[in-house]
Amino acid sequence: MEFITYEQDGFVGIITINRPKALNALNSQVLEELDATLDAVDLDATRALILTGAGDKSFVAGADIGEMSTLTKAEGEAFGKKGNDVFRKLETFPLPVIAAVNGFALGGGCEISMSCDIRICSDNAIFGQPEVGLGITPGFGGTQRLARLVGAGMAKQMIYTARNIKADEAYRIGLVNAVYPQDELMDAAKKMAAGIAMQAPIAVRNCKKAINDGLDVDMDQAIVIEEKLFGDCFETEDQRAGMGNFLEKDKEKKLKVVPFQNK
Ligand code: DAK
Repeated sequence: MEFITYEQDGFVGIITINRPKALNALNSQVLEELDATLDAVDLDATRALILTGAGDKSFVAGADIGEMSTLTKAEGEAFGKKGNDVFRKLETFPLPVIAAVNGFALGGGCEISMSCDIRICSDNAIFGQPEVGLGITPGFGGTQRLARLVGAGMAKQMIYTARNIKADEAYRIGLVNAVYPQDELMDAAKKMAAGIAMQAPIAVRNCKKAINDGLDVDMDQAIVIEEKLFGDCFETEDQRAGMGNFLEKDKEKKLKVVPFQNK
């Protein structure tokens, strides 16, 4: 692959968008390679993913404006679908995905971070949806996910004014969970991913699905989704060992040594 690197660090997979000369902007090839990378993740050997950008300046500076500028309507639609499909694949990926936002997260860059489960960022990170200044709407889910994450009023302000915000403001409005000095960001992301990886993997996956699917429906339906996914955890090795270890007061062993089981 030319623009995506994948590194397996124990149970954690690290995906890096590696196109620093264009501030990791998303062209068709980046999107295709990201899609193929997600398809290739070994779900039996991986319990959490980290998504980041190469270099210390940019996470992703948006969709590739050069490529987009010459698109026909049909090509624009195809490009939009490619982006939306891969963003949705990230959002619904069976494993938790942490976005380690190490600089600019503009347009499609902000949107791809919002397709991840959790966002943390470096102190030089800049978030924004500048699309209206380019004559388009945020098209990779920005109008939908930003409003769900930070509330409609704040999302509308950011989108209508196309104003970028710095890391501290992103933290204040709840767009990111934490801000770190640039050189500490990846260690913090790995530590968080490792903390997830030591929990019961089926339970973690089911929590992701319960939260995501539940947010799309009303509370009555959401509770039914939760019940089903709660029930799914029973009779798994993880549940038996986790509860068994607790009852035996063997907390040292608790879940940390339970082998992965995916059914
Ligand atoms: N696309 C292509 N190249 C980009 C880029 C981008 N988004 N952002 C930066 N680059 C390139 C620059 O052209 C430059 O390349 P060279 O000239 O060196 O060849 C290199 O990266 C370094 O950028 P700068 O020289 O501009 O660096 P600065 O530090 O001066 O400025 C900046 C950094 C991030 C403030 C600036 O580069 C900038 O404003 N970039 C554009 C940010 C932006 O507007 N992003 C939003 C793009 S629109 C769709 C769905 C979604 C979308 C579209 C369609 N459909 C459903 C169809 C999404 C749209 C967007 O994301």
